[in-house]
Amino acid sequence: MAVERTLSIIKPDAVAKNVIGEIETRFEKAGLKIVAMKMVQLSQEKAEGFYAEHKERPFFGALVEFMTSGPVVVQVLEGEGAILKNRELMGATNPKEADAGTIRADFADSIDANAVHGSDSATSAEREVAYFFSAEEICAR
Ligand code: IDP
Repeated sequence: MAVERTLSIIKPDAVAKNVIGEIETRFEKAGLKIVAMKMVQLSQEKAEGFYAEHKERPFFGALVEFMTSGPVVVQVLEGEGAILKNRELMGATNPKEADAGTIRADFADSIDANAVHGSDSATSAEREVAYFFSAEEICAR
């Protein structure tokens, strides 16, 4: 399987719960390497741009409000099949439907506040990584 990079976000609910380390441990134990990371407070404009594909959805306003409600950790995960592996570790969008042992099953409260984001395809990963990180900010390791 090819080595990939994917964008991961630890969302404001998980940062507020103080479970950043527990979530990172899941990624590291699964063999994903963190090759870039920063904690940021998203502006409304930055959050709207990130979720532009959902602009017409009824939950868009609430999503942007939530994503700007507190700091987030944005990071690039690297590894074999990293995009799918991250999605498997995250679990389903709605934590009520997420498999036991996934990050969302263990740390998310609702479909709105669902602990983590992960790119869902190679195309999204490329756009999302570049949305937050310049090439110089991504470390070879
Ligand atoms: P994903 O994060 O699992 O890839 P997407 O469908 O891309 O899910 O949706 C992006 C985010 O929008 C979700 O993580 C969730 O926070 C929010 N969201 C998606 N669907 C709903 C919904 O039906 N109600 C409220 N929020 C939603």
